[in-house]
Amino acid sequence: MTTFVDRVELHVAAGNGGHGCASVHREKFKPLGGPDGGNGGRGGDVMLVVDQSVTTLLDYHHKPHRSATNGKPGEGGNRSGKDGQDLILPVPDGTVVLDGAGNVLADLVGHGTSYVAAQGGRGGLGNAALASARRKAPGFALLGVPGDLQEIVLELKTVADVALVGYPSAGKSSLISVLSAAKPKIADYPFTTLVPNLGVVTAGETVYTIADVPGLIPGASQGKGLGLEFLRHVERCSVLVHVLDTATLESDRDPVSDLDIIEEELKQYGGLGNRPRIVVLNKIDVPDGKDLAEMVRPELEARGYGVFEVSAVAHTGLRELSFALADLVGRARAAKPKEEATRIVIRPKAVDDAGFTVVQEEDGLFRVRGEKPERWVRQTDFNNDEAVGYLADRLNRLGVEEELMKAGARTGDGVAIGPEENAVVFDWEPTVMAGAEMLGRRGEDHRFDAPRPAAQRRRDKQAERDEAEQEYDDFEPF
Ligand SMILES: Nc1nc2c(ncn2[C@@H]2O[C@H](COP(=O)(O)OP(=O)(O)OP(=O)(O)O)[C@@H](O)[C@H]2O)c(=O)[nH]1
Ligand SMILES: [Mg+2]
Repeated sequence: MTTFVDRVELHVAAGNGGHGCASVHREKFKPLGGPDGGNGGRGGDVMLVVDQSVTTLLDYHHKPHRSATNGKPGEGGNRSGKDGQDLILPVPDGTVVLDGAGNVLADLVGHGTSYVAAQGGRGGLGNAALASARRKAPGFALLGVPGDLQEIVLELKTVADVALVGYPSAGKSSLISVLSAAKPKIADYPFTTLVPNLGVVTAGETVYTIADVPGLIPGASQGKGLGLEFLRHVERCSVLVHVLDTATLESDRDPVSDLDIIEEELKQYGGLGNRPRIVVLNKIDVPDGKDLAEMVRPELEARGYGVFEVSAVAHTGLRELSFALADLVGRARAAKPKEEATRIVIRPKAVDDAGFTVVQEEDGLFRVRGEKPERWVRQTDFNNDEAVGYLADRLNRLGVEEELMKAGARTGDGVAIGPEENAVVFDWEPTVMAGAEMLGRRGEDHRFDAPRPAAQRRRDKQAERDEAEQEYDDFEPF
């Protein structure tokens, strides 16, 4: 099949978050001065931004893989890693973003409107940020989270006011060429036009855009001819023009049955029923054409269409047509709600942030799904026991252990956190039941704690609560 550059598949990779740093401050005569590992930088986002100077998706056709840069790791001396750079991908006005399954993710209209196609991973906290009143010297840091990888499809929907539809060779491109300064290809064989042409028309005070659509034939909705794929360009147009050929040499066609067939195909496509339509009877410079036009006009008018007899070749009837279109476009614009403010940033919908689910699968495995637990797993350096313990504490505080117990999990059962293709699986050892809470939390050693006065105990308790809350809020201190 022919490749059309108004539809491209794009693979985007956001930057990974930089790892946090675990480091201990060192100074002459003061060898253990406390944790000073800095946070990792955030990975860069991949953003699509409408840029009116861009008119095609050609660039992405040539280079379909794009990535933003990674965040830098944190360093000792409380130095944070630099954030990765966002990658800005300019796209034409009217670009629609879809996922692989064809669901619309965003509809980008208006200069500056942007969409975060892949979100950079957050940087890992360094051990300085992980330190708290109760965990004074964490010997670990969090890993940076890998950036999103997304496969998206970009489609360009022409943002024209008027769309010309009709059979191949009806003269749609010819009309654009005489109504505007556009110079589309015109020829006497069908399917000359393979992608829509766009022209700008000035009629009095009104300036509007007009686009044609590659010719439609009976069965286009089943993929005959070039199919209906191009009608997506028409979806945004406010006025439809049927261009009917009054001088076709095909004996089984006439303007009225052509109109019926095109209308049937539009109906199959759907969603265009409410657009105002007018009829253009083209090629009246041909004597038989003029006669045929006169003959069908009453029938078309009886159906409620405004009818215009024109000749794209002899330039007849063009002025009336362009002013009539300007009038319809003007009305459509007035009826439209005010243009939404531009520069909207659309972020992919956040997954249910606070929640998680526990499900026992057929093979007995307990699977935990949820944005937080899955991210926490990615942030964990499994070679570091303290880091693993910290993960267990976080999961515990979120209530994962409790839910596992409710779901019937027992010591030694397999638990997977994450999706099937990318989960961390481990044998469950419930820390609650083992009395881990009584023993104290990671990075703490009660043996060093002198008995605390009541006020101190209250302060510590508060600090502990604050810390927990901070983690719940998923704070990002950078
Ligand atoms: N005599 C006459 N011929 C015309 C007129 N308008 C277009 N034509 C001819 O009809 C043929 C097809 O014109 P196009 O403008 O390419 O038709 P189209 O509707 O864009 O066709 P597709 O792109 O194939 O769908 C060309 O040979 C044109 O010269 C007209 O008003 N009078
Ligand atoms: Mg054409």
